[in-house]
Amino acid sequence: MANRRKFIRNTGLATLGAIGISKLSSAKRNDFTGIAGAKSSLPLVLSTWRHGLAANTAAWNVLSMHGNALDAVEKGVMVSEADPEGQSVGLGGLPDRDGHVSLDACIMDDQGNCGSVCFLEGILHPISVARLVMEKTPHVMLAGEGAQQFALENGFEIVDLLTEKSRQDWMKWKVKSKYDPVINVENHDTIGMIAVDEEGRLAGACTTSGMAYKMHGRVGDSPIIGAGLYVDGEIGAAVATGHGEMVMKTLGSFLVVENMRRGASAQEACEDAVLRIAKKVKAYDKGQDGFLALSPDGDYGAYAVHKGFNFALCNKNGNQLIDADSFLKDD
Ligand code: SD4
Repeated sequence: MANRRKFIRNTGLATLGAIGISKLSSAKRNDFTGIAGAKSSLPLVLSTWRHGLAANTAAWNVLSMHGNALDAVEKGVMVSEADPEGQSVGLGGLPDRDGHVSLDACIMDDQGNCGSVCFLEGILHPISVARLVMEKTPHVMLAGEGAQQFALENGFEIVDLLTEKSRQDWMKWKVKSKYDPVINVENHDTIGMIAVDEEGRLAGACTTSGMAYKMHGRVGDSPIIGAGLYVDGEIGAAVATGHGEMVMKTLGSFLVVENMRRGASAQEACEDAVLRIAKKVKAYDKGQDGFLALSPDGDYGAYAVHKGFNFALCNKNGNQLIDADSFLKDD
């Protein structure tokens, strides 16, 4: 508790009044009893947005059979990657402005091992390629053609990820060609998943086709360790979704975990990372970002810039969609 008080004193949470932002979260800054923040039994898996429900089910199949968190998060997000209906992850993802679907993904375990791929085309399960980068190479991140070559050498096949629906949507977008990210619509739905298994081991995974109609070659926060995802097995795991540039500018997931290291609860840690965005990123209110956080003993939290961010939580009591609290109330 002393630690938590010290954390609040030493961080942006204490200086909230000084930053001149008028629309503040109504959450009381000294009790943090936000709806999202609470403690759960182990095992537990959290993932971003509604598509997290199906992903959680796959992860839970692993966790409930005494499996480990790393396998759970990989299996979990593979569901979203293979779903042609989801237009923000893997198969069916909306392309860049030139019509190419390019994928970003990363994975991290409780020992600090991590792997990542970015600007990867034509591979159904980038998360599994990221895991192989982690397990089979001396590197953390492979990009573009090199990542694809590595995937092919390891038995992955080239798949056309651009579905007819996404192609049609892109054709329609091309009529105006105005790159204008919209808050909380289908172009902002990365699947980020963090889990803790029954032995208290944390892991996380994050995979996306990135912002719809992005510039060719653009890479977002999702494959960047520390931005889209970070795990410290002794402290906590955090994952981000939303406008990647804002998360990259503040190294959001790392910040969440470092806040927890200094004594913040998972909920406080997420709130402070959103506050950092509000404080440091110009026009932050034009974008949406959300964070999820989890400690090895099941303390979890969620927070977003705008209203509308939700996440799926699965534990022995079931799998449910929960609305996260937000910094801006949007009313
Ligand atoms: C990106 N963060 O590429 C990703 C997009 C996303 O939820 O999260 N959507 O910027």
